[in-house]
Amino acid sequence: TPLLEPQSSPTSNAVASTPSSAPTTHRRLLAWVSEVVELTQPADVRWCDGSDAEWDELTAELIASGTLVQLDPQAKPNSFYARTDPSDVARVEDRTFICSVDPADAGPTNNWMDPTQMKSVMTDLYRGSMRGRTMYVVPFCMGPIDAEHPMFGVEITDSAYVAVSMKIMTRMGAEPLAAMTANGDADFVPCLHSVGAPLEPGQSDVPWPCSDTKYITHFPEERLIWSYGSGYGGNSLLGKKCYSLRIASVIGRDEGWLAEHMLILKLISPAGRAYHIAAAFPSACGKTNLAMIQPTIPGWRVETLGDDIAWMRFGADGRLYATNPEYGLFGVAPGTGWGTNPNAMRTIDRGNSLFTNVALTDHGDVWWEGISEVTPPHLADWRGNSWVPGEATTPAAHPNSRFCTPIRQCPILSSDYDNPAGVPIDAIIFGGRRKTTVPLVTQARDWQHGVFMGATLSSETTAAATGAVGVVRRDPMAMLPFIGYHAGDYFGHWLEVGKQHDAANLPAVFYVNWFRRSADGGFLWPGFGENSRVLKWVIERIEGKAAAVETPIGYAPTAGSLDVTGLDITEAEVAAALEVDVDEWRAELPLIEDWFAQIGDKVPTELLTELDVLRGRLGG
Ligand code: GTP
Ligand code: SPV
Ligand code: MN
Repeated sequence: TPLLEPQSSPTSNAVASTPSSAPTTHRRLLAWVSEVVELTQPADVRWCDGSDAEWDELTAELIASGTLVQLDPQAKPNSFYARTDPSDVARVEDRTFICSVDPADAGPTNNWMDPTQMKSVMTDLYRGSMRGRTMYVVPFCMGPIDAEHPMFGVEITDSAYVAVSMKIMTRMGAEPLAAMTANGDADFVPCLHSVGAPLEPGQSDVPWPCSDTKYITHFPEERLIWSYGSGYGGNSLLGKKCYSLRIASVIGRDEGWLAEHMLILKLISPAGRAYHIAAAFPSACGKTNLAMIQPTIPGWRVETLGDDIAWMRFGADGRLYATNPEYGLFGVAPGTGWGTNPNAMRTIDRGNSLFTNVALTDHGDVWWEGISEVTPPHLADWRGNSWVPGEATTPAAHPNSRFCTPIRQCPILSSDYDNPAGVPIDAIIFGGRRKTTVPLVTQARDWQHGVFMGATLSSETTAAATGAVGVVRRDPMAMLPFIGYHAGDYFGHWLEVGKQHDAANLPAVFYVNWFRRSADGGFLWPGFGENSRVLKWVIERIEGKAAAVETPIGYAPTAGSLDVTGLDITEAEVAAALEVDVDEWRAELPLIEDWFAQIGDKVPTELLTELDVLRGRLGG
């Protein structure tokens, strides 16, 4: 089926479609590129090969156009800084659409528009939208290229910033392109992106072109992605959230696997036993930090496999195996420092990174809140304004400023990172950011209860998406903005994969909250490296060693079973962090009821049963 309506007609200033100069014979790809050229009318077409020479050329062009600033090579070799348009700083959930044929398939948690209508609206926007710009054709593969079924994509974009970011975030360029062709013109997910800012002859460019009109659109039946108007990561690096979560969750539903918003880590106990944990926390709620944790407790070691996305399939042995489809880290900058996340600092200090919307020092290095104890006497803030500590009234770095850095530079990357078979998951941890109610850690009674925990997960909104910050909402499995189909069907899928496998092989499920506050407003739990104490309890539960008490919401650590040796907090503070407050949970019940009512009659009966059980245990 044609991916674009044939109504577009070539105009004189469009380049001729370029199959002759294209470095591939892949027919569907060539046809699609020709269609997009005809529609968007770029001044030039560049097929990205992912080489270092190409990176050098594109970053030089981006410096010339004012999009990038080269950082001091002594501090950050081969690294660059970008300042976005102040309006284009985060994912736009209200502009994100799941255009399934049947609106019922998008469900109540997604925006929906009829796919034909959406294509017509967006085709009008794309018509001529790349005038005066280069169109980049960016072949990529999510996950290892030597996987049994490599997951190819091709992003067409008119943003060189996107092209260079894709080199960091995905396996990109000549290699995946050759593999696509070698695999008999393999299927790929077409990802069309335009910043929506055509340049007329003589018109000068701006440092961060974008449009006030934004659409982040998914056509799940066609496995197709169209994005328009934004250059920001989650809206424009289409291999990430759009492909690896929204489209992949639909593929996973159809094929019996899970695409999840999860970090993956390997934890090695003092006895030398290795475990793998996958953890789902909403955006800006601690995945990157936990993925790279430096444990504070003696003898425990962590290796990183992924910090944002996990694809999980059951193996022949009935266990759940996880892979990380990504190739880089797109991490929240503020709060990242030597004291909190030293492994992230080591990763970015190796260079080859892009930084967006952080602050700049007078010496050409990056800075953000939490990177160091000392604040430089003068900075340029994320808007480019002069910033002096004590005088400034706003943060120097945008709260959603990001580093984009190759995962291979992570000093604790696991040797299994490239293994297409993935790693067997022993525990799944759900978590959120809640000032109250949700204790430091509890364990689900079984898979069904674990799915209930995930399905009712709640968290305060963060700066990772536009809109209000700090508002408690349900964020099921940390996937609210990323489920590519009906949330009720998604819960059913989680239950179903559990039923299909031996309970003894399923990961144990836990629920954590690093963000509970005391009456004076401070965090009750020190977090970061100290979270290794919670990981230790998780492993000791799996090993049958750690004690627990049964509470209305699951198993909780007994007073002595959480290792707090050497921790500088009082017993009362630990108890407050761990407390299951029945009154707070009774107040949570109507919120969960409302949430399930919102999902409607597709809420699996198993979850309604779990809700009844919870209500009963709370005596409500
Ligand atoms: P996305 O990339 O948006 O998906 O975010 P993420 O889930 O990877 O979150 P990340 O690890 O980047 O952390 C987000 C913010 O929470 C940062 O400012 C961190 O410093 C902070 N943070 C992470 N872990 C902890 C913790 O254990 N305690 C506290 N208090 N803050 C934390
Ligand atoms: C998130 O918001 O969950 C992120 C950053 O990981 S983005 O890629 O922008 O979605
Ligand atoms: Mn994320």
